[in-house]
Amino acid sequence: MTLVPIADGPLRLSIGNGRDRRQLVRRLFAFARPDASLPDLAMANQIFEAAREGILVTSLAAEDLSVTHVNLAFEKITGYRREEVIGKNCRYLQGNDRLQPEIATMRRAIAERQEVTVTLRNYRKDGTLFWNEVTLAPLRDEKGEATHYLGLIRDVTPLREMAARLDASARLDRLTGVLNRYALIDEVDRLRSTLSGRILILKIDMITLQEVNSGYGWDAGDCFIKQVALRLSGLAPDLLGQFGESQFTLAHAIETPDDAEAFVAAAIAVMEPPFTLPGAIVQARFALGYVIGDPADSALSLTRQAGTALRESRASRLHEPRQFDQDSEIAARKRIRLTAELQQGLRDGDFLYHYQPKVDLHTGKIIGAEALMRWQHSIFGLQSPDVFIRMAEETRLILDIEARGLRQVAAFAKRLNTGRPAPLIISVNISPLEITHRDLIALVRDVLEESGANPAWITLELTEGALTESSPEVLRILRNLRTLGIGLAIDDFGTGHSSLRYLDTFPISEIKIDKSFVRDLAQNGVKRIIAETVIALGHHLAVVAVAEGIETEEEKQLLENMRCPMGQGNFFCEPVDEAAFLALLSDAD
Ligand code: G
Ligand code: G
Ligand code: MN
Repeated sequence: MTLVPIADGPLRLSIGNGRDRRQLVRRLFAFARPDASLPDLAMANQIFEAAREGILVTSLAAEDLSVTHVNLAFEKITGYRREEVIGKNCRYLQGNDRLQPEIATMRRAIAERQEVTVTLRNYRKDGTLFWNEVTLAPLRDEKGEATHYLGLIRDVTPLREMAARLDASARLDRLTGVLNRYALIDEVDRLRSTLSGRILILKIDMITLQEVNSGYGWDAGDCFIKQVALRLSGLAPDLLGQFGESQFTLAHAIETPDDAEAFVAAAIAVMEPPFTLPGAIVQARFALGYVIGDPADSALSLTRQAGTALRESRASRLHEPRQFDQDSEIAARKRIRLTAELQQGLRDGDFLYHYQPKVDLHTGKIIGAEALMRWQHSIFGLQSPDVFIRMAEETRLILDIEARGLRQVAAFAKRLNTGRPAPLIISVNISPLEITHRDLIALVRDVLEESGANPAWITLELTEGALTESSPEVLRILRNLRTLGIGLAIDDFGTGHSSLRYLDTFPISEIKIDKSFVRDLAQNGVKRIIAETVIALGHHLAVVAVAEGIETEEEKQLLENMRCPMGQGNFFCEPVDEAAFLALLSDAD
């Protein structure tokens, strides 16, 4: 087989793709048989040189396939001139990059005289890498014997790079350039498979982001996110990814738990300095959860474990960092079940109240009652608030539960007081979330209107926790409630950040001295002084002091002597259901 170079200028001819192309070129070479005419050969040669694909022909005669022909496109793609390659094996294109599995595939195909297409990393004469899509096909003589191999080569580097860029951009967060959730999971799986030690997965949730977004705008929020990403990447974690807007996940190979502690401490430290944003300087508050994971666990399960720890950190008051442990996961599962049950309970109307009388300490007369919520669980029976209030608050279900509860209490007050010359005041406990997470004024207005209850019959009990943030907004709500005619009590006084300023600052009508004071009154001088002061100030400011948890005659007597106007406790009566409370009243009448 000979090709006679005749052409002066290359013929502009594109010769299709894939199979068509291969068949065409094979036919071209059929021109070059001994019986081919000279014009045929000339044309074949022009086409050979004009082809966009690099073409090389190697001879199977020698043991080590040597190149017999290359075209112009081959020279252009590889940078080698034909004199430099003819007579040699073309593995110099592979440089030192010999361990590519595709090379073995190619070799096997040649040994079996098969056609094959592979994409290889090849190197130009100047040493630069290009991705070479090679199609190899045997050329056969008239007896059908393979004598040569035809190679078609295409430089697919630009395609590869574009694909890689697309792939990368699908894996990265647009804003921060860190891995997105899916890429991170993949990468964690890759990382852990290389590890002998442990793997630390750390999650950070930027609590402050919401405030920044709503207070300073989205641009400031984006800037904040970017700066956090930057600071975290400064820790040089093995992997950094973003889960949603406000959550970052870091993965880091560690040898000992001490390494983990050090890394966590560094993460906390790096978030400490204030962030300078357009129009604001903010201190980042963040929740942090982590797991010192077993690389045998899947990435998904490791990130979930860190997520469980993060959720606990988020739920804690000061967002303390939390480490995942198995027990807390079990607890988390229980919480999920409890949440579902609470929702069901709400649908089924399983929440009700027990009532504990409040008594005038001087006359011993019942002047009202505290409504204490109970949950009539379908299997476990009557449940106390300790079992469910916390969870109901975490899930915000408390808002629905208490809205319904408030309607119940108002309706009960209406029934109770209609036609009663000295109406009874019913107190009901409300969650601090009622102040911060809903329009409480609107709810109370609705409830009063629907029930027809007199606002003076209802007192809301708030714990000190609800009042620690004495923002103007909180004050406004409390004032409006008082303007509506509703009573306001501070509950559990003395157990939290007790401050006598409450009596002055907040528009309250009642203060409930916690049972721990009542218990200690006889023994503890300081507590006695506080109680006496509260009672005295109460008389002065027209705030009613109520002593809670009175259990003995002695306690009652002490408080009466201190001129405490009202009391409540098992000494008088335990919390009882509605019917029992009504019976109690009719006995007293
Ligand atoms: O009734 P005990 O009865 O065990 O009440 C326990 C605690 O639950 C008390 O501190 C009480 O203030 C609180 N509590 C009772 N009912 C309610 C309620 O309806 N809402 C809220 N938020 N707390 C309640
Ligand atoms: O809302 P508050 O935290 O004040 O709820 C009062 C709690 O005190 C309820 O759980 C109620 O059942 C409980 N309680 C009522 N009377 C007594 C009592 O005499 N002794 C004790 N230890 N607890 C009481
Ligand atoms: Mn109470």
